[in-house]
Amino acid sequence: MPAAIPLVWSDAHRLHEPRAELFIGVRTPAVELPARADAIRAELDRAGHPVVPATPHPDAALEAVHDRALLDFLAGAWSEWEAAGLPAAPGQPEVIPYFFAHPGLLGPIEPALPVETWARTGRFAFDTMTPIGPGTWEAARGAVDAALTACDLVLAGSPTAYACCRPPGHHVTRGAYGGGCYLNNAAVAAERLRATLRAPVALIDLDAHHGNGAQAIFYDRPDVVCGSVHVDPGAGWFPHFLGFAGEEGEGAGRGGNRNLPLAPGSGDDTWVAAVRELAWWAAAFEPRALVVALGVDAAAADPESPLRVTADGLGAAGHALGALGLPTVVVQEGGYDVASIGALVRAALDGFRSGREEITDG
Ligand code: SP5
Ligand code: ZN
Repeated sequence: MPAAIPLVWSDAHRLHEPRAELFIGVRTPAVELPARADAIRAELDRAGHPVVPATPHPDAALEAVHDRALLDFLAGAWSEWEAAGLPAAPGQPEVIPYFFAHPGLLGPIEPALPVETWARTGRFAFDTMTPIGPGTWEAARGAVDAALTACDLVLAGSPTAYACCRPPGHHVTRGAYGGGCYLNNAAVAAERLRATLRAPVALIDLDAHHGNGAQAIFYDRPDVVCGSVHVDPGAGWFPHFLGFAGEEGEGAGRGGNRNLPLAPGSGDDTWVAAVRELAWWAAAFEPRALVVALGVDAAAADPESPLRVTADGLGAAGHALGALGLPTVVVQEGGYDVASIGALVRAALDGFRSGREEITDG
């Protein structure tokens, strides 16, 4: 029996406590809350996973996948918002955009970098549902540190490490944030593993929503292959504009991106078959390491997706990925049913370990 998968943890996640998501101009209750990670931690503590504190890592690993301008914006946005008095008047306590550097607005012109925070936000945010508060940057930075610490463990010989990242990251592109995400923890990890091993890496995204961030970051590259299984954006689901089956990569990256959009209501049979398909597809590229973007919002009880996956399904998915036998960093993404999130993550990690056992024993 291989040792329990280490859980990499940062207390800084609690500093990010979004108050509201602005949806079609209406304040709706935030769902990406501290209780999510705390519930996962409690369940994995009970299951005996050893905890490893996240250690600080330099910005270089972030700059490998994100524009410096995005990092500078995120790091300073809250204090500038506060200094501008916006929490008092007009009375918005969190950084929220109002005007966007939309491609249809710009045409061929590069957007300026507006001086006011409330205008500059629209250069970097692609939705209104991802607020920045006083502790958001510290929390997001801590989540990346957790992902990078998990990479350190795997590069030092641990077969697998799980980073309990919060806030999540898989919607963030090179230069823009949204979908409740600020920094792309999984993409940072994949690029770190690729650069250190000097070998191809696979990134497989199980979150119920399309992993558009890594897709965009690695779309024209052959060295990080990206697969995502998610609810069909064409059936009305976030991220709406992306995540279709025809997005297969371009240039040197042609063929290195794979999307498996599923119909709303899809359950274990369909979903697990899709995860297996992604595992086989990725294995053909002969990657030397794997990053799993482990959202558990495909679960039936989750309020943010119409997929109907069970804990057994997550276990079977983990098993299929563990059976690839690759050094693996698992990164937490979505999952919004706090009552079940811990058990779902635990089932995925247990499945992963059992898949791995099969190959280490045989
Ligand atoms: C990391 C992750 O799972 N992000 C997914 C964010 C998806 N949010 C989409 C929200 C779509 C609008 N829902 C309206 C409900 C109003 N509260
Ligand atoms: Zn999601």
